[in-house]
Amino acid sequence: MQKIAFITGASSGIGQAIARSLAEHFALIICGRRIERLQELKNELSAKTEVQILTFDVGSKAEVDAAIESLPTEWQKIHTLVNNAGNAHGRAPLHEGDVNDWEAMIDSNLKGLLYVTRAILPGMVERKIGDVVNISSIAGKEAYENGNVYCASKFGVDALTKSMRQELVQHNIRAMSVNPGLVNTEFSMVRFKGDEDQAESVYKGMEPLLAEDIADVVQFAVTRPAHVNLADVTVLARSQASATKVHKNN
Ligand code: 8X3
Repeated sequence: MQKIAFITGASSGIGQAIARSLAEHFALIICGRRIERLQELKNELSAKTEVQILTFDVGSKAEVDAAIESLPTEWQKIHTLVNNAGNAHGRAPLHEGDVNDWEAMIDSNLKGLLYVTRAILPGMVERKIGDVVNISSIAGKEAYENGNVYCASKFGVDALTKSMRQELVQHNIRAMSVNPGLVNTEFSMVRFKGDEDQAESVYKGMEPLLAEDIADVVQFAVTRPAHVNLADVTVLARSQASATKVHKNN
């Protein structure tokens, strides 16, 4: 069998695009909560590669462990882990923040990444081979107004990737982070709880990145020769200079 890539949050957006682009190089384990969407993606990609579906909530350690243990033995030798699952919920000053939103972000962006990585990494360490790609954000590099808990969760991802790189270097495992800026996916619709006007205004007057642009970078990173580690890559749209500086044509 080909090398195996395990992608979380593969049912939409950046994760789905990563699955499509890695199908050329890997057998895939695509993970998410929405089985119908994963099934459609599997149908699409099965002509190119072998695909397994796992449905679980990354925020539940019991579900993560049970799902990974349910894989046939030959599928448990995961070479490339892409920790993509995560989201933003709400955009408000901390003093008006909704605790449920905070918990949702901490559960998926931080705890989810930890649970999945904790389950998969020991096998990589034992085999002394593997790649971990954490999809972070420009929000993991720069905090911005009303970003508070989302930024904190992504700063956490940044710290985890940096620690992992130190811990894994002796085991020949590459830990990388890809940090997107504005990408036109369902991200803003989720952040603004389905408010289309607010979601659209984020990308209005500028050309945001597409999910495929991030998938290209991930594919490039994981197909570098083994001695190369694309450790930390921030990817912005041409008209975005920083988390808060976006040039818009009105
Ligand atoms: C998403 C990018 O700029 O909304 O992680 O924080 S941003």
